[in-house]
Amino acid sequence: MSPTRAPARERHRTAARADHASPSAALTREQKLELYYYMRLTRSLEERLVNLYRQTKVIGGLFRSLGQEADAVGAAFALDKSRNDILSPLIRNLGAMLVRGATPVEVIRQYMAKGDSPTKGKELNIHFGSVERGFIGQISHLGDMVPVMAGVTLTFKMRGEDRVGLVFVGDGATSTGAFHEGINFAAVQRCPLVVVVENNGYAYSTPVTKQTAAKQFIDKAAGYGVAGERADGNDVLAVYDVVKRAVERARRGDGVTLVELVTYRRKGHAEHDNQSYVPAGEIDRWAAENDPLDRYVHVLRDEFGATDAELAAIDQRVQREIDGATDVAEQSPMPEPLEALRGVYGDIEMIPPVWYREEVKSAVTEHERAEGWGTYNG
Ligand SMILES: Cc1ncc(C[n+]2csc(CCOP(=O)(O)OP(=O)(O)O)c2C)c(N)n1
Ligand SMILES: [Mg+2]
Repeated sequence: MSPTRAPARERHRTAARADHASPSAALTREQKLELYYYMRLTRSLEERLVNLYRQTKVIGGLFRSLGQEADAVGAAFALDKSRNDILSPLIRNLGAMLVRGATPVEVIRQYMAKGDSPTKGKELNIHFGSVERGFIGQISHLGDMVPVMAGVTLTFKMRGEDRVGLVFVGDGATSTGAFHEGINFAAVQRCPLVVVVENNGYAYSTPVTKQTAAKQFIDKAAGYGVAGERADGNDVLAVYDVVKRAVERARRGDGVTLVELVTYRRKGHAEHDNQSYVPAGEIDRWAAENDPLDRYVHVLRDEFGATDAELAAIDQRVQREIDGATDVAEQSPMPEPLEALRGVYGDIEMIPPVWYREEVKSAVTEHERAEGWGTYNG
Protein backbone atom coordinates (compact mmCIF):
# COMPACT_ATOMS: atom_id res chain seq x y z
CA MET A 1 0.00 0.00 0.00
CA SER A 2 1.22 3.46 -0.72
CA PRO A 3 2.20 5.13 2.55
CA THR A 4 1.38 8.59 1.35
CA ARG A 5 -0.32 9.28 -1.95
CA ALA A 6 1.33 11.78 -4.20
CA PRO A 7 -0.37 15.04 -3.28
CA ALA A 8 -2.02 17.03 -6.03
CA ARG A 9 0.44 19.62 -7.24
CA GLU A 10 -2.04 22.46 -7.38
CA ARG A 11 -3.33 22.00 -3.88
CA HIS A 12 0.13 22.16 -2.35
CA ARG A 13 1.31 25.01 -4.48
CA THR A 14 -1.63 27.11 -3.39
CA ALA A 15 -1.16 26.15 0.23
CA ALA A 16 2.50 27.08 0.19
CA ARG A 17 1.98 30.47 -1.34
CA ALA A 18 -1.38 31.48 0.15
CA ASP A 19 0.23 33.12 3.16
CA HIS A 20 2.13 36.25 2.20
CA ALA A 21 3.57 36.42 5.71
CA SER A 22 5.28 33.06 5.20
CA PRO A 23 9.09 33.25 5.53
CA SER A 24 9.67 32.27 1.89
CA ALA A 25 7.90 35.44 0.78
CA ALA A 26 10.97 37.31 2.03
CA LEU A 27 13.44 35.32 -0.10
CA THR A 28 15.10 37.35 -2.83
CA ARG A 29 14.86 36.30 -6.45
CA GLU A 30 18.51 35.32 -6.29
CA GLN A 31 17.87 33.09 -3.27
CA LYS A 32 14.93 31.44 -5.01
CA LEU A 33 17.20 30.61 -7.94
CA GLU A 34 19.84 29.41 -5.51
CA LEU A 35 17.38 26.86 -4.15
CA TYR A 36 16.98 25.56 -7.69
CA TYR A 37 20.76 25.48 -8.16
CA TYR A 38 21.27 23.33 -5.05
CA MET A 39 18.48 20.91 -5.94
CA ARG A 40 19.83 20.51 -9.47
CA LEU A 41 23.38 20.11 -8.15
CA THR A 42 22.24 17.39 -5.76
CA ARG A 43 20.45 15.45 -8.45
CA SER A 44 23.13 15.78 -11.11
CA LEU A 45 25.94 14.98 -8.72
CA GLU A 46 24.17 11.79 -7.66
CA GLU A 47 23.62 10.91 -11.33
CA ARG A 48 27.35 11.32 -11.92
CA LEU A 49 28.03 9.08 -8.94
CA VAL A 50 25.78 6.42 -10.50
CA ASN A 51 27.95 6.56 -13.64
CA LEU A 52 31.08 6.15 -11.56
CA TYR A 53 29.46 3.34 -9.56
CA ARG A 54 28.67 1.43 -12.76
CA GLN A 55 32.30 1.86 -13.82
CA THR A 56 33.22 0.25 -10.44
CA LYS A 57 35.00 3.43 -9.40
CA VAL A 58 32.85 3.91 -6.30
CA ILE A 59 33.97 1.98 -3.23
CA GLY A 60 31.00 0.71 -1.21
CA GLY A 61 27.32 1.53 -1.64
CA LEU A 62 25.63 4.43 -3.35
CA PHE A 63 22.73 6.15 -1.63
CA ARG A 64 20.36 8.32 -3.63
CA SER A 65 18.04 11.10 -2.57
CA LEU A 66 16.14 11.11 -5.88
CA GLY A 67 12.80 12.80 -5.26
CA GLN A 68 13.86 14.13 -1.85
CA GLU A 69 16.11 16.98 -2.93
CA ALA A 70 13.63 19.65 -1.82
CA ASP A 71 13.54 18.58 1.80
CA ALA A 72 17.32 18.46 2.25
CA VAL A 73 17.93 21.73 0.42
CA GLY A 74 14.93 23.68 1.75
CA ALA A 75 15.59 22.66 5.37
CA ALA A 76 19.31 23.53 5.28
CA PHE A 77 18.50 26.85 3.60
CA ALA A 78 16.37 27.83 6.60
CA LEU A 79 19.40 27.79 8.93
CA ASP A 80 21.51 30.89 9.38
CA LYS A 81 25.13 30.54 8.23
CA SER A 82 26.18 33.86 9.71
CA ARG A 83 25.09 32.71 13.17
CA ASN A 84 26.90 29.37 12.80
CA ASP A 85 23.80 27.22 13.03
CA ILE A 86 24.65 23.57 12.68
CA LEU A 87 22.98 20.53 11.12
CA SER A 88 23.52 16.82 11.13
CA PRO A 89 22.74 15.13 7.83
CA LEU A 90 22.06 11.50 6.94
CA ILE A 91 22.66 9.63 3.69
CA ARG A 92 19.65 11.27 1.94
CA ASN A 93 20.85 14.77 2.82
CA LEU A 94 23.59 15.44 0.31
CA GLY A 95 21.63 18.56 -0.68
CA ALA A 96 21.83 19.92 2.87
CA MET A 97 25.59 19.43 2.93
CA LEU A 98 25.99 21.22 -0.41
CA VAL A 99 23.98 24.17 0.92
CA ARG A 100 26.39 24.36 3.86
CA GLY A 101 29.39 24.40 1.53
CA ALA A 102 30.40 20.77 0.89
CA THR A 103 31.89 20.62 -2.61
CA PRO A 104 31.28 18.12 -5.44
CA VAL A 105 34.97 17.23 -5.56
CA GLU A 106 34.97 16.33 -1.86
CA VAL A 107 31.89 14.18 -2.35
CA ILE A 108 33.26 12.33 -5.38
CA ARG A 109 36.65 11.76 -3.72
CA GLN A 110 34.86 10.48 -0.63
CA TYR A 111 32.76 8.02 -2.67
CA MET A 112 35.94 6.85 -4.42
CA ALA A 113 37.78 6.53 -1.04
CA LYS A 114 40.62 8.70 -2.29
CA GLY A 115 43.60 9.66 -0.15
CA ASP A 116 42.72 13.36 -0.25
CA SER A 117 39.02 12.86 0.47
CA PRO A 118 37.69 14.39 3.70
CA THR A 119 38.12 11.12 5.62
CA LYS A 120 41.14 9.99 3.56
CA GLY A 121 39.57 6.68 2.67
CA LYS A 122 38.57 5.74 6.21
CA GLU A 123 34.87 6.40 5.63
CA LEU A 124 32.76 6.31 2.50
CA ASN A 125 29.86 8.10 0.75
CA ILE A 126 28.78 11.29 2.50
CA HIS A 127 29.90 10.21 5.95
CA PHE A 128 32.01 13.25 6.68
CA GLY A 129 31.61 16.48 8.53
CA SER A 130 32.94 20.00 8.70
CA VAL A 131 32.18 21.78 11.93
CA GLU A 132 33.56 25.02 10.47
CA ARG A 133 30.96 24.90 7.71
CA GLY A 134 28.16 23.81 10.01
CA PHE A 135 27.57 20.13 9.28
CA ILE A 136 28.74 17.33 11.49
CA GLY A 137 29.67 13.79 10.52
CA GLN A 138 26.94 11.23 10.75
CA ILE A 139 26.72 8.11 12.88
CA SER A 140 25.11 5.28 10.88
CA HIS A 141 23.17 3.86 13.78
CA LEU A 142 19.62 5.02 13.31
CA GLY A 143 18.44 7.69 15.71
CA ASP A 144 21.83 8.26 17.33
CA MET A 145 22.25 11.75 15.92
CA VAL A 146 19.25 12.95 17.95
CA PRO A 147 20.97 12.64 21.36
CA VAL A 148 24.19 13.93 19.77
CA MET A 149 22.40 17.04 18.51
CA ALA A 150 20.54 17.39 21.82
CA GLY A 151 23.99 17.64 23.41
CA VAL A 152 25.31 20.03 20.76
CA THR A 153 22.35 22.37 21.17
CA LEU A 154 22.51 22.12 24.97
CA THR A 155 26.03 23.58 24.73
CA PHE A 156 24.62 26.50 22.70
CA LYS A 157 22.18 27.16 25.49
CA MET A 158 24.70 26.79 28.31
CA ARG A 159 27.18 29.10 26.60
CA GLY A 160 24.50 31.64 25.75
CA GLU A 161 25.23 31.28 22.01
CA ASP A 162 22.61 32.44 19.54
CA ARG A 163 22.72 29.20 17.55
CA VAL A 164 20.23 26.57 16.44
CA GLY A 165 20.76 22.92 15.53
CA LEU A 166 18.86 20.72 13.10
CA VAL A 167 18.91 16.94 12.99
CA PHE A 168 17.57 14.85 10.11
CA VAL A 169 16.11 11.42 10.82
CA GLY A 170 14.19 9.02 8.63
CA ASP A 171 10.78 7.49 9.40
CA GLY A 172 12.58 4.28 10.39
CA ALA A 173 14.88 6.04 12.82
CA THR A 174 11.88 7.26 14.85
CA SER A 175 11.37 3.69 16.09
CA THR A 176 14.68 3.61 17.95
CA GLY A 177 15.31 4.17 21.62
CA ALA A 178 17.96 6.76 20.75
CA PHE A 179 15.37 8.92 18.96
CA HIS A 180 13.03 8.75 21.94
CA GLU A 181 15.68 9.49 24.55
CA GLY A 182 17.26 12.25 22.48
CA ILE A 183 14.12 14.18 21.65
CA ASN A 184 12.77 13.76 25.18
CA PHE A 185 15.99 15.10 26.68
CA ALA A 186 16.09 18.03 24.24
CA ALA A 187 12.44 18.79 24.98
CA VAL A 188 12.94 18.81 28.75
CA GLN A 189 16.05 20.97 28.44
CA ARG A 190 14.31 23.26 25.91
CA CYS A 191 17.26 22.90 23.56
CA PRO A 192 17.26 25.05 20.40
CA LEU A 193 16.79 21.98 18.20
CA VAL A 194 14.75 21.21 15.10
CA VAL A 195 14.11 17.50 14.57
CA VAL A 196 13.25 16.84 10.93
CA VAL A 197 11.56 13.50 10.28
CA GLU A 198 11.84 12.73 6.59
CA ASN A 199 8.86 10.50 5.95
CA ASN A 200 9.88 9.01 2.63
CA GLY A 201 7.56 6.01 2.85
CA TYR A 202 10.15 3.34 3.56
CA ALA A 203 12.90 2.26 5.91
CA TYR A 204 14.80 -0.12 3.68
CA SER A 205 11.88 -2.42 2.72
CA THR A 206 9.59 -1.58 5.66
CA PRO A 207 6.71 0.73 4.71
CA VAL A 208 5.58 3.41 7.15
CA THR A 209 2.36 1.51 7.86
CA LYS A 210 4.48 -1.25 9.42
CA GLN A 211 6.79 1.20 11.16
CA THR A 212 4.30 2.96 13.40
CA ALA A 213 0.65 2.80 14.42
CA ALA A 214 0.55 6.61 14.57
CA LYS A 215 -1.34 8.22 11.69
CA GLN A 216 1.37 10.76 11.18
CA PHE A 217 4.75 11.40 12.78
CA ILE A 218 3.82 14.79 14.18
CA ASP A 219 1.30 13.02 16.42
CA LYS A 220 4.33 11.98 18.44
CA ALA A 221 5.23 15.62 19.18
CA ALA A 222 2.47 15.86 21.82
CA GLY A 223 4.00 12.97 23.75
CA TYR A 224 7.23 14.92 24.11
CA GLY A 225 5.50 18.23 24.78
CA VAL A 226 7.04 19.88 21.72
CA ALA A 227 5.63 21.72 18.72
CA GLY A 228 4.88 19.60 15.66
CA GLU A 229 4.48 20.80 12.08
CA ARG A 230 4.01 18.82 8.89
CA ALA A 231 4.72 19.94 5.35
CA ASP A 232 4.86 18.72 1.78
CA GLY A 233 8.52 17.70 1.52
CA ASN A 234 8.50 17.94 -2.27
CA ASP A 235 7.66 21.64 -2.27
CA VAL A 236 10.94 23.37 -1.50
CA LEU A 237 9.29 26.63 -0.43
CA ALA A 238 6.88 24.83 1.91
CA VAL A 239 9.86 23.01 3.42
CA TYR A 240 11.73 26.28 3.84
CA ASP A 241 8.69 27.87 5.51
CA VAL A 242 8.04 25.13 8.03
CA VAL A 243 11.70 24.70 8.99
CA LYS A 244 12.29 28.46 9.17
CA ARG A 245 9.40 28.79 11.62
CA ALA A 246 10.87 25.98 13.71
CA VAL A 247 14.32 27.61 13.62
CA GLU A 248 12.86 30.92 14.76
CA ARG A 249 10.94 29.15 17.54
CA ALA A 250 14.19 27.53 18.72
CA ARG A 251 16.12 30.79 18.51
CA ARG A 252 13.67 32.70 20.65
CA GLY A 253 13.96 30.08 23.40
CA ASP A 254 10.79 28.09 22.75
CA GLY A 255 12.60 24.79 22.37
CA VAL A 256 12.21 21.80 20.09
CA THR A 257 9.99 21.36 17.03
CA LEU A 258 9.31 18.02 15.41
CA VAL A 259 8.93 18.74 11.69
CA GLU A 260 7.54 15.99 9.46
CA LEU A 261 8.35 16.32 5.78
CA VAL A 262 6.25 14.06 3.57
CA THR A 263 8.25 12.86 0.61
CA TYR A 264 9.01 9.67 -1.26
CA ARG A 265 12.15 7.58 -1.77
CA ARG A 266 12.13 6.89 -5.52
CA LYS A 267 15.27 4.75 -5.43
CA GLY A 268 16.03 1.74 -3.28
CA HIS A 269 17.76 1.96 0.05
CA ALA A 270 20.99 1.91 -1.94
CA GLU A 271 21.88 1.28 -5.56
CA HIS A 272 21.92 -2.52 -5.13
CA ASP A 273 18.29 -2.61 -3.89
CA ASN A 274 15.86 -3.53 -6.70
CA GLN A 275 12.77 -2.30 -4.79
CA SER A 276 10.85 -5.51 -5.46
CA TYR A 277 8.77 -4.78 -2.34
CA VAL A 278 7.31 -1.56 -3.80
CA PRO A 279 3.79 -1.84 -5.26
CA ALA A 280 3.65 -1.55 -9.06
CA GLY A 281 3.17 1.97 -10.35
CA GLU A 282 3.96 3.76 -7.08
CA ILE A 283 7.40 5.03 -8.10
CA ASP A 284 6.23 6.09 -11.56
CA ARG A 285 3.32 7.99 -10.07
CA TRP A 286 5.56 10.00 -7.76
CA ALA A 287 8.00 10.66 -10.60
CA ALA A 288 5.26 11.87 -12.93
CA GLU A 289 3.13 13.84 -10.48
CA ASN A 290 5.38 14.96 -7.71
CA ASP A 291 8.96 15.51 -8.71
CA PRO A 292 10.38 18.32 -6.55
CA LEU A 293 12.52 19.76 -9.34
CA ASP A 294 9.74 19.72 -11.95
CA ARG A 295 7.39 21.34 -9.47
CA TYR A 296 9.83 24.07 -8.54
CA VAL A 297 10.65 24.83 -12.18
CA HIS A 298 6.93 25.50 -12.71
CA VAL A 299 6.78 27.78 -9.68
CA LEU A 300 9.89 29.68 -10.77
CA ARG A 301 8.52 30.17 -14.27
CA ASP A 302 4.85 30.82 -13.49
CA GLU A 303 5.06 32.74 -10.23
CA PHE A 304 8.50 34.32 -10.17
CA GLY A 305 9.10 34.98 -13.86
CA ALA A 306 12.25 32.89 -14.26
CA THR A 307 13.15 32.44 -17.93
CA ASP A 308 14.14 29.22 -19.67
CA ALA A 309 17.52 30.78 -20.44
CA GLU A 310 18.14 31.55 -16.76
CA LEU A 311 17.33 28.01 -15.73
CA ALA A 312 19.37 26.53 -18.57
CA ALA A 313 22.35 28.63 -17.48
CA ILE A 314 22.09 27.14 -13.98
CA ASP A 315 21.89 23.62 -15.42
CA GLN A 316 25.01 24.31 -17.50
CA ARG A 317 26.88 25.72 -14.50
CA VAL A 318 26.03 22.57 -12.52
CA GLN A 319 27.21 20.33 -15.36
CA ARG A 320 30.49 22.25 -15.67
CA GLU A 321 31.13 22.04 -11.94
CA ILE A 322 30.45 18.31 -11.83
CA ASP A 323 32.59 17.59 -14.90
CA GLY A 324 35.46 19.58 -13.39
CA ALA A 325 35.09 17.87 -10.01
CA THR A 326 35.04 14.41 -11.63
CA ASP A 327 38.26 15.09 -13.54
CA VAL A 328 40.00 16.30 -10.38
CA ALA A 329 38.73 13.44 -8.19
CA GLU A 330 39.74 10.80 -10.74
CA GLN A 331 43.34 12.10 -10.60
CA SER A 332 43.42 11.90 -6.81
CA PRO A 333 45.66 9.19 -5.32
CA MET A 334 44.43 6.31 -3.20
CA PRO A 335 45.44 6.62 0.48
CA GLU A 336 48.82 5.50 1.79
CA PRO A 337 48.48 2.43 4.06
CA LEU A 338 49.71 4.37 7.11
CA GLU A 339 46.85 6.83 6.67
CA ALA A 340 44.64 4.20 8.32
CA LEU A 341 46.32 5.02 11.64
CA ARG A 342 45.96 8.79 11.50
CA GLY A 343 43.07 10.90 12.72
CA VAL A 344 41.28 8.01 14.36
CA TYR A 345 41.66 8.72 18.08
CA GLY A 346 43.74 11.88 17.74
CA ASP A 347 47.00 12.69 16.05
CA ILE A 348 49.67 11.53 18.44
CA GLU A 349 53.29 11.61 17.38
CA MET A 350 53.97 8.37 15.57
CA ILE A 351 57.17 6.38 15.48
CA PRO A 352 57.54 4.35 12.29
CA PRO A 353 55.63 1.16 12.91
CA VAL A 354 57.52 -2.12 12.93
CA TRP A 355 55.86 -4.36 10.41
CA TYR A 356 55.24 -7.95 11.31
CA ARG A 357 58.47 -9.47 12.68
CA GLU A 358 60.58 -7.02 10.68
CA GLU A 359 63.03 -6.46 13.52
CA VAL A 360 62.76 -9.87 15.10
CA LYS A 361 64.74 -12.02 12.71
CA SER A 362 65.37 -14.74 15.28
CA ALA A 363 61.68 -15.52 15.29
CA VAL A 364 61.73 -16.48 11.65
CA THR A 365 65.21 -17.96 11.44
CA GLU A 366 64.81 -20.16 14.50
CA HIS A 367 61.90 -22.05 15.86
CA GLU A 368 59.86 -20.19 18.45
CA ARG A 369 57.79 -23.05 19.70
CA ALA A 370 58.03 -24.66 23.06
CA GLU A 371 60.47 -27.56 23.24
CA GLY A 372 57.72 -29.86 24.33
CA TRP A 373 55.87 -29.47 21.03
CA GLY A 374 58.59 -31.49 19.39
CA THR A 375 58.56 -29.56 16.16
CA TYR A 376 61.45 -29.87 13.76
CA ASN A 377 64.12 -27.20 14.11
CA GLY A 378 66.35 -27.92 11.19
C1 LIG B 1 20.01 0.94 14.85
C2 LIG B 1 20.13 0.56 13.40
N1 LIG B 1 19.41 -0.47 12.91
C3 LIG B 1 19.52 -0.82 11.59
C4 LIG B 1 20.36 -0.12 10.77
C5 LIG B 1 20.47 -0.50 9.27
N2 LIG B 1 19.81 0.54 8.47
C6 LIG B 1 20.52 1.54 7.91
S1 LIG B 1 19.54 2.63 7.10
C7 LIG B 1 18.16 1.71 7.46
C8 LIG B 1 16.80 2.18 7.01
C9 LIG B 1 16.59 3.61 7.42
O1 LIG B 1 15.29 4.04 7.12
P1 LIG B 1 14.82 5.48 7.46
O2 LIG B 1 15.19 5.85 8.85
O3 LIG B 1 13.40 5.59 7.10
O4 LIG B 1 15.74 6.39 6.51
P2 LIG B 1 15.77 6.39 4.89
O5 LIG B 1 16.78 5.36 4.48
O6 LIG B 1 14.41 6.09 4.41
O7 LIG B 1 16.22 7.76 4.54
C10 LIG B 1 18.46 0.59 8.20
C11 LIG B 1 17.49 -0.40 8.71
C12 LIG B 1 21.11 0.95 11.33
N3 LIG B 1 21.93 1.70 10.61
N4 LIG B 1 20.96 1.28 12.64
MG1 LIG C 1 12.56 6.30 5.33
